Amino acid sequence: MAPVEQASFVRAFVRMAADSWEQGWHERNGGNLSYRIPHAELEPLRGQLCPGPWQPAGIAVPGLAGESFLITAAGSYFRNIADDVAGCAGIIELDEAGSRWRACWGFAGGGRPTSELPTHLMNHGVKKLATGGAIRVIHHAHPANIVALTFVLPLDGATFTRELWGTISECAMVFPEGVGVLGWDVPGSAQLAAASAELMECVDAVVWAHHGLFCAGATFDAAFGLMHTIEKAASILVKVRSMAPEPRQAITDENLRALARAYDLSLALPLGQ
Ligand code: 2HA
Ligand code: ZN
Repeated sequence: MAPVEQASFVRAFVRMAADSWEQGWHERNGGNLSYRIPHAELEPLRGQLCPGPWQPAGIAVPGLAGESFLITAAGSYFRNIADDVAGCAGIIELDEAGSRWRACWGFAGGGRPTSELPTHLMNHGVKKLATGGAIRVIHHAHPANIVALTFVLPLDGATFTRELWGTISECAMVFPEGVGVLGWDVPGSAQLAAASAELMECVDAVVWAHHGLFCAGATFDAAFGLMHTIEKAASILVKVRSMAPEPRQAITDENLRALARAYDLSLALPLGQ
């Protein structure tokens, strides 16, 4: 039986973690990653799973009853995931109420899931419902440019969305539903988890002011690509705003409408006349 580390979803998880580390999004133990594992992908590994005692999740997500996740460990460094996935992450299973978890693999050395477990579970719950189960990856990171923008832009989704769409044509195509934005709150709190999940009903990306970004995707590629695109656009905005408080030109509402017509996008903002 091939070891859990060799399963294709574990290798994809490790690759995404390594790429995210390379991007500079995960200083120290910053950020976390989770994957809702399809039963068919977990089944061949059953013989290697070793369920521990049930632990309270701090929230209840009944829609996730019986689901299993590969998720980063609290305090683990993304920098180390490629060399030690069993120490930096683990597989958990939820009970039939979606309110308790137990470790089934990994968390070597006595670890437990990330402190952001409530937000990961609530986002997975909302996304599973909203997408008929398609969304499986939730990624949280601390990219510098999107965080920098939370110091200078009003903290509302419409403003952030329009600013990001205005940088490069790709943005409106990659996230036509826009992004959500939340003001500062205590990381790991059930309150921040609930507010994020509410926004995730309509968007795949939520900015946390002075903290970071949560992205959701059907695949590791989709989630990584969304984070990458948003942070790239934010880096352009930071450069432009540093060079000139009033840019000479940008992508206009008319440009966005042309893009929407050409690519059949339903852009989430009411664009100007
Ligand atoms: O340390 O990013 O939000 C992990 C985090 C908490
Ligand atoms: Zn964080």
